[in-house]
Amino acid sequence: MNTNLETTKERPTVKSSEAFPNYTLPCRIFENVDVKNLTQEEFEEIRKAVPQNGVILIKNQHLSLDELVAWTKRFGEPVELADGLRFNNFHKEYPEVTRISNILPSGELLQNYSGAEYWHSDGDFWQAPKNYVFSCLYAEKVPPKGGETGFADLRLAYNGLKQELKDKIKNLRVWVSPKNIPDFEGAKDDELPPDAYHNIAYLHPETQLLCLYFGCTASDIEGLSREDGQILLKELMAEVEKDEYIYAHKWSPNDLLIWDNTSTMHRSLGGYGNYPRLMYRTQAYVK
Ligand SMILES: O=C(O)CCC(=O)C(=O)O
Ligand SMILES: [Fe+2]
Repeated sequence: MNTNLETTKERPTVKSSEAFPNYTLPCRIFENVDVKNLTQEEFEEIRKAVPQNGVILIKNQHLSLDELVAWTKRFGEPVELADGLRFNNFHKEYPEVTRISNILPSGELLQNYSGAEYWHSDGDFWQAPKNYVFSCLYAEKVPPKGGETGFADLRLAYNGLKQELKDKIKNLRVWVSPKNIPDFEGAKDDELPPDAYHNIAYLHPETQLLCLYFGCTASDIEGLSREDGQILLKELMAEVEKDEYIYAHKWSPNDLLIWDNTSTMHRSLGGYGNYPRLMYRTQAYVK
């Protein structure tokens, strides 16, 4: 593992979920803070920690949805997604909030729900710099078993590539078509944003570290056939999915996770069957 990155070393951290003993990336953790009452200095420390660590955990927060939206606005303009891009699962009065849940607002439990069970980066469908998005995920109801969220560090993944693969991707761009994004299957055509293109060897706008950035394996590679693009994306995914690059978060109610979508990929690790799981997600275009 590369040692010259800003990592979580010598900072309060939490280990991956015991259910995933092979995943060994730690996560930076903040305890004894209330995000509703932070000094500007405390906020700046948390704000800086997001791109430095990729993902951070803030324990024991008590937030209404209005407060969650207000918190999100501190990072930048909140993202408002069309209903079809947020699982068709929310009340109209909170355009900034997505329910990450197998429970509909009506209370109906969706059977065998599997939303977000693939590695992806939120906001990959926006052209830079709009794709520099932080996501906040706040847990209300967590299952007794399963339901972890995995995070992979794309800086470690880039640094770990063999030179041959670094050379191969050097001038390649990923081509993200929202119609290919698995979680957008329920979206109407007029809800889908236009396609976006990104350098795969992605220079992070803030840390200036290179990240292995491709959104998800359902994307294409500009200039390659669908088949050749898929082969390369699967090869890159195997590089990202190395145990030591992954943190698996075991949720407790009132956990607030914040992650940087250009230096990490994430996914639901599933395994919660039909236990109810309810979390609220907000996102900001980072300023
Ligand atoms: O359900 C999860 O664990 C992850 C959901 C997700 O991808 C997101 O909130 O952006
Ligand atoms: Fe996501």
